[in-house]
Amino acid sequence: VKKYPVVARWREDVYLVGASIYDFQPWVTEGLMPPPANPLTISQPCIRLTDVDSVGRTGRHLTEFEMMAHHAFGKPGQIPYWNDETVEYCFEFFTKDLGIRPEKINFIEEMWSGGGNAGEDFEVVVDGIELATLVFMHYKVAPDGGLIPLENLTVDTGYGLERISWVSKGTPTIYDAAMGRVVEKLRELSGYRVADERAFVEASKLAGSMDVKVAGLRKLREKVAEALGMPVDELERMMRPMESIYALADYTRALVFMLGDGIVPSNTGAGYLARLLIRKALRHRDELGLSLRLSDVVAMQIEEVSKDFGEYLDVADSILRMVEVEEDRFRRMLERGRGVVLRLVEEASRRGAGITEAELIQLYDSHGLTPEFVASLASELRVKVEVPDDFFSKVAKLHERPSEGAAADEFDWIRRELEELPPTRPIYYE
Ligand code: A5A
Repeated sequence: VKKYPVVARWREDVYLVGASIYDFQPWVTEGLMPPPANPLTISQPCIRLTDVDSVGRTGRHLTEFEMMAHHAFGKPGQIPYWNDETVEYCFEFFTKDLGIRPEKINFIEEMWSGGGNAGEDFEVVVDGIELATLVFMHYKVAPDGGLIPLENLTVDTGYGLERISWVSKGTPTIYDAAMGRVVEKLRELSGYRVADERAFVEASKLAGSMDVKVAGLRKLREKVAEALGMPVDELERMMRPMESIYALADYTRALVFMLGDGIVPSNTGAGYLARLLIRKALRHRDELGLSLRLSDVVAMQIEEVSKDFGEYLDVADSILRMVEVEEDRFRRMLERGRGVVLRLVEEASRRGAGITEAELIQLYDSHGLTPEFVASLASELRVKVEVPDDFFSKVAKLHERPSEGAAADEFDWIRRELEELPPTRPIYYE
């Protein structure tokens, strides 16, 4: 079946499609609606902002990626096919179709949970990289996190297209494999040269097998530096510009899908997430000292993405216009934000303390000021600001789903007006 938009308009619990199975939850997986085909295959663009701080640093995480999948939906008392067949299809695909040697493939038992369902799974790992996940879904996840058995069994597979392409091409990172042309162009424009290509490739490979969210960026760097016998600072100088290039390419690609599927940057909901990506992208552009507009990079990505998805060419103008407006707005806001930050920093310095994580989140949420911006102003006044490595993953997590608090505030004025009115009298009985 055809791909669905990355904006999950048919769901109330999340804004963005984070896995191909999201297309069919909860209506099809709970048996309320028939599937469009059964079994079916799909290649679904997915957005995972919870991986956003790993992007560019681990070499294997994209914000937007293509999840290829086959799904089969059972009815109570009837299973379509289950783990034996699913593993067989997978093994055949990787060994026969792609020619991967059988002894390189490991099936690791795990548990997957997402979009309100869960089940045992096999992670399919080749050369240390997880290429696919085969989930046997038969639970509903309760609000308290408990698992409720479902009568409808669902086969939920996910094959990472870009990961497979990366492993078969053998490029240093997934970005070189999936968006090599844009990465190359940005590398040229920024004038960045890797001093030691061999060390760079080694470092990329090592980082590719680690996790920023688990280890933290500092730990990841230390481990890679130790393995290469290189001082951490030198590694940092070598990797940082390239990481910014990867992140800039990745975020702008995700923006093509998000804005192209109808998200308008704003302060709430999915619009907030788009704005977050735009601002992070702008910071990477500035770090690279690139003198082009963000919309120029987005335009490069539209050209690439539209080779597979021509529909984004039709909305290219509005995508680019939104990015331009956002860039201008952000610049004006930073000018105003200077004063706010300076006052806070002075206060912190009088207290003899730093700026807290809660204050950083507050500055970002209500003034749109990124922690890097705050840190650079603070360092002028010799106040130290610790920016958590996973700052934006935390912020994205806070905004992943509609919060009850937000809805309550939005309708507060109605509640106040109603308070002044007499109670409703159901006159239809009379
Ligand atoms: N619903 C299940 C199948 C699921 O979503 N599983 S998963 O989370 O493991 O993702 C399936 C596959 O998508 C992974 O095995 C991996 O190959 C790919 N993938 C996941 N997150 C990714 C990311 N941030 N960047 C690139 N590929 C990713």
